[in-house]
Amino acid sequence: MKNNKDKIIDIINQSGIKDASCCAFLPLLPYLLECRAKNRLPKNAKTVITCVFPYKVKENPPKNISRYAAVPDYHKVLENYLALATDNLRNAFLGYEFEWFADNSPIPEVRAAALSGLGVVGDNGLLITKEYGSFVFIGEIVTDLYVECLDELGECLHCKMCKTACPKTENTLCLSAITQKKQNLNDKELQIFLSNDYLWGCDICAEVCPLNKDKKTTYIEEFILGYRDFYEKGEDISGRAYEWRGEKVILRNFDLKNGF
Ligand code: B12
Repeated sequence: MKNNKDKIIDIINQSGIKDASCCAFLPLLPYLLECRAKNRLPKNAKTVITCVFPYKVKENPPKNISRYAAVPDYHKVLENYLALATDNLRNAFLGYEFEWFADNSPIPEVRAAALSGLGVVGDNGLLITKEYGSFVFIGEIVTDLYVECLDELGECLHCKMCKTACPKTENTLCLSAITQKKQNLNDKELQIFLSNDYLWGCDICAEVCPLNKDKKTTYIEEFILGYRDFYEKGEDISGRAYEWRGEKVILRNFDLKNGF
């Protein structure tokens, strides 16, 4: 007879998500992130069902935005899969709560997915999976159903290639964060921004990671069909990752880079 974990993974797979596992909720408790979504957590949360969604579409594209921004906004794409999986789980396990989250989540997602055994935590802070490297988004379903999980941890190679390649001079100066900043950039931020090619997001620490070499591209149709790796001024930004900050921010970035 199948145990709960196998049953859950079957349901997740049938909902279109290929890669999932689970970890206990308790070890995540000290690391929960403060956000509005926190009040949606089931009261007696016991298990986090973690899912990864690969997003690499092309091997080495010429691009002026990062890979995560070249696919349609992942919040909407993940919602389609996670909401369906959650409904299917609720129907299969009557009387238990299931709530899905993605990014806008109290769950420290990298830690949760690593604890679930879906990958290791890189020195760049990202989850690195065996099949797709770090080019995966993470989403999860939290439940009060107890599921036996391994809660195992793995480490990256600690080769430090990510740290060496990254342009940030202090912990706070991540280029990805700079490109997404609404307020004016200060001198240091501006200098980092102008010395690099990205208009939105950043893949520097990920592109150099040896654990990202020769990994699979995505199977997710929405990402493949909506792929656009060049931002052009005046394009329709609806449904893109850079829409959430308002068009002003990506336009500001474009103008700065082009000397306007
Ligand atoms: C805020 C945020 C950002 C901020 C700040 C990033 C940061 N590191 O704090 C900014 C805007 C800069 C950002 C950038 C990016 N982000 Co972001 N971001 C988040 C968000 C919403 C919260 C992260 C957070 O604050 N964590 C709390 C702090 C304390 O975490 P931390 O310092 O990283 O350390 C944690 C882990 O690294 C881990 N950890 C560290 N060391 C170890 C060691 C061991 C042994 C273990 C078990 C765990 C562990 O545990 C720590 C505590 O939980 C998460 C979604 C979420 N809910 O988790 C996405 C998330 C982490 N981001 C994601 C992505 C894709 C990115 C970018 C790659 C996008 C891009 N191309 O520009 C960059 C990568 C930058 C980088 N190298 O981190 C993905 C990562 C997927 C993956 N494969 O790991 C996430 C999970 C969103 C998602 N749902 O897919 N991000």
